[in-house]
Amino acid sequence: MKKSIEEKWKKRWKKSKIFESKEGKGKKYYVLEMYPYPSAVSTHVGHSRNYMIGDSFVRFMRMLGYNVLYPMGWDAFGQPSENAAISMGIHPLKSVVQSIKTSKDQFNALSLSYDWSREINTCDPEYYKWNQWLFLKLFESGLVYKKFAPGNWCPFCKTILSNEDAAGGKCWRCESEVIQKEIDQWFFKITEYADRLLEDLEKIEWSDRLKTIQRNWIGKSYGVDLIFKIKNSSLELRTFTTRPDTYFGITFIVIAPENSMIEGLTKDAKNKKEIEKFIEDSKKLSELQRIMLTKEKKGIFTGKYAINPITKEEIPIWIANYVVATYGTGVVIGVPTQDQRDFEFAKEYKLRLKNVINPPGKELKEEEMTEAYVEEGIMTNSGQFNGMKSSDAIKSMADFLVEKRCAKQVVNYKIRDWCISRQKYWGAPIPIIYCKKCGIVPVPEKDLPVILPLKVKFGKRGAPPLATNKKFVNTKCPKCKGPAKRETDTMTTFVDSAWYYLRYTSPHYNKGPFDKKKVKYWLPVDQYIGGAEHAVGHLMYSRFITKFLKDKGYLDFDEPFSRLLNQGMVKKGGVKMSKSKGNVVDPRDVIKKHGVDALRTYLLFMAEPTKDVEWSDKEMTGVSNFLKKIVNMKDKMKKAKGDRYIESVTQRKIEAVTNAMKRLQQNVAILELIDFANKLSKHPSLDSYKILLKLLTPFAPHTTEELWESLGEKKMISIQKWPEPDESKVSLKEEAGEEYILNVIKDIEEIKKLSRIENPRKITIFVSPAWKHEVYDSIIQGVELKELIKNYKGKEKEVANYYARLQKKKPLEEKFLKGHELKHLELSKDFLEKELKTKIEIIPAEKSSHPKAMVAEPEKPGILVE
Ligand code: ANZ
Ligand code: ZN
Repeated sequence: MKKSIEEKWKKRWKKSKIFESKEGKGKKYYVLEMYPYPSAVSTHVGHSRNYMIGDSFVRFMRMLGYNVLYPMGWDAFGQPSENAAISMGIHPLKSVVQSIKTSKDQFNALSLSYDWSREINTCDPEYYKWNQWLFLKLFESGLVYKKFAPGNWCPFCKTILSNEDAAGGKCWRCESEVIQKEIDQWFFKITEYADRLLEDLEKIEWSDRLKTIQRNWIGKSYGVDLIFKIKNSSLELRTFTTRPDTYFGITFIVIAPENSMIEGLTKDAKNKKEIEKFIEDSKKLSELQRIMLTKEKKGIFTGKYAINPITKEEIPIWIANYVVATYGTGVVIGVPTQDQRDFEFAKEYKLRLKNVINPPGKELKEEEMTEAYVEEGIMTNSGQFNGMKSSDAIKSMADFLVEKRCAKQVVNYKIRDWCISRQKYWGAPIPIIYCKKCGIVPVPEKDLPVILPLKVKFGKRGAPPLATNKKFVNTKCPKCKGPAKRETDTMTTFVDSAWYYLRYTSPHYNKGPFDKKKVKYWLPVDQYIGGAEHAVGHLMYSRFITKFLKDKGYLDFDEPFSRLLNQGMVKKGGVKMSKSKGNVVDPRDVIKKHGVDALRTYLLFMAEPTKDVEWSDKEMTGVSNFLKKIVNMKDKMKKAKGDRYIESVTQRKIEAVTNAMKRLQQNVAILELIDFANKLSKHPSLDSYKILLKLLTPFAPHTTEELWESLGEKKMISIQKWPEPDESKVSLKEEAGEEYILNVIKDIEEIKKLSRIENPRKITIFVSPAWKHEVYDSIIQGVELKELIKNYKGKEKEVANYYARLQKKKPLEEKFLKGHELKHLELSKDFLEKELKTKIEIIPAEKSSHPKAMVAEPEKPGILVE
């Protein structure tokens, strides 16, 4: 494909505005790809593939007659730009403007058919004003709060770091060891929506894998809180368990190091110093690191005992690093025989084991156990519950304990509230003012946006950049008009992306975050496309914000993304393409060599969009040749009328390609198109060729536009109606006959090779007798086997066998049987002779006694090459 042709069509598409969409025309369809950081759009072909999945689908849906919304924008705030600013001394705004320009060029190079009139940019005050608005709405509804919460804290730089910035436990700026520190942070109460986020997963077409990830993240557990009195103390402990059946096996209790109960419990402990040191050390590890602890379960004894109210046993209370402070009650019963974590802990500190569940038909001895028995089994050592199935005991024991007032039924969730504050500069300022007199005061809506000032100092240790701009910080209290200070934290960019899909409907609307009427028309997003790495972040937050906005009457749906596709990665040499691995294929190089259409087609041909794929230069060239072939076919097609065979093939290809496109299996569609093109080249037809071009245009828009125009068509192919199959033109018989002949040709070539007869004088084809064909037809018409056999006296067994075979591999037989008719072969005699450049003779097998005639079967004729 010549560059000038690519440029010509890009210009025409742009000028004609055919990709811009307006509300109200026909049935809507909203396709959206996750918007990128402007710095990372299409630096390698892996990125390119993501956008092509959407673009080819959109081009298809437009032709199908849908009114498609397909916008693009920029996730322009956030860490990458700020990092660049610090390391290169460029202001983030400057670097973002530059990156957007480059990124847009990269998108343009791929000819993605976005409606650029709807472009959004999250670092524009016109956009982030509505982030702040959203914050205020959540605040009014009691869904925002400020709390001390643990974060990755660098004691030298005096700032909280993101998990990425604290990877490996060291500060990225000064290499100090990062500790867990509680600092003031802002939270959105996503936990209020936990149940709805869980239940509504049923409503959406997402992959099971993704739904499972979200379900686990929400982590709803039904269980009981057990209540324990403490010996020589008025304190009480509550522990959460999902396994009340293990109640009689409790031999210790463990508390999270951060738990506030510890203070009271260890007031007069002899080893108070050691306990304090242990707690300090534990805090260095983040929650996640502690959940993943495998070997190093560490603890310390508090000196206190809890009393088991049923068995009256005394249970030692320990502090342990494997207990998570914020889950359940932060206190756990230790059942070492049934829980592996507890088992390892008990072994480390030589704590008692008391087994309460046996495998069916076996008795476990504590001193012989080398790991916990975690399966279901039969209750033992458990008083009146002995002999019961442990799965039944879960409920019975819970009821019993509740009745005895030793327990309460509870539900727990793993999901936490969403921490949205960052001590960073490049984000939307949090619209909060601190007043000595009035406390925390939200900025009134009429004063929005709180503009992010451009002048700040970066990298000043101990202060978030915003705090270095005094003009920004010092303000007036909206309530008492006294002197007050602004919040200097900004919002995480995940707030921006939690609602951006709404903004595209009305990108410059200034009476609200979006025009309700337009949102009503376009939303929800019908097809969302993006990476699975956003499973518990962006994809959860967006669902939450949608539900919130619905509750407030702004929306009338509660799931933002009806259908979601998570694309696979492109690999090279078995590893994910990335700059650091040095295995990047630059799309610009491929485009220069093969043209953008070939790149587009190849990237979608490689595999189903959801699958990971391995880049291959050879296959890339193959696909490029396929497109060249389509171009070269044109002259042969121009005047060709076609035949019934190609007419039939065409109808079925339309159907196959359409179905594959609907299912987002572009790779299947392309395979069909390659096959279609091969058949068409042997049975030229202008009508079919035009249809092929239409079916191909989502992948190779420039090539097909150019060919379309050169065939004398006036209106662009991009806005043609997608072809519909005409059932009446389908003739499987024609097609099967053709297949049959192609197979015969293959066989003949094979025989020629084997017999080394390169230029045969004559080829004889013995075709099997027609009676089998009758059998076949009878079966198709539903004639009973018994009935059938009656007609074939003396051949009953053969017929029965044949029938059985047919049942098993019907599709194959069907194909061959339909074409084995002699009549058809004779019609194709010309074709065969032309193809093989040899004289052909076709003889019904029953009329010859040649040994080759004996082996003739419906699917395999006898072939004699002389
Ligand atoms: C006794 C027991 C016996 C437990 C047994 C499990 C197996 P899910 O299902 O994920 O909700 N647990 C409770 N709170 C915890 C915390 N803050 N940190 C660490 N572990 C905690 O997990 C519930 C189970 O995890 C609870 O049931 C508790 O251990 C533990 F054979 O209690 B179980
Ligand atoms: Zn005030």
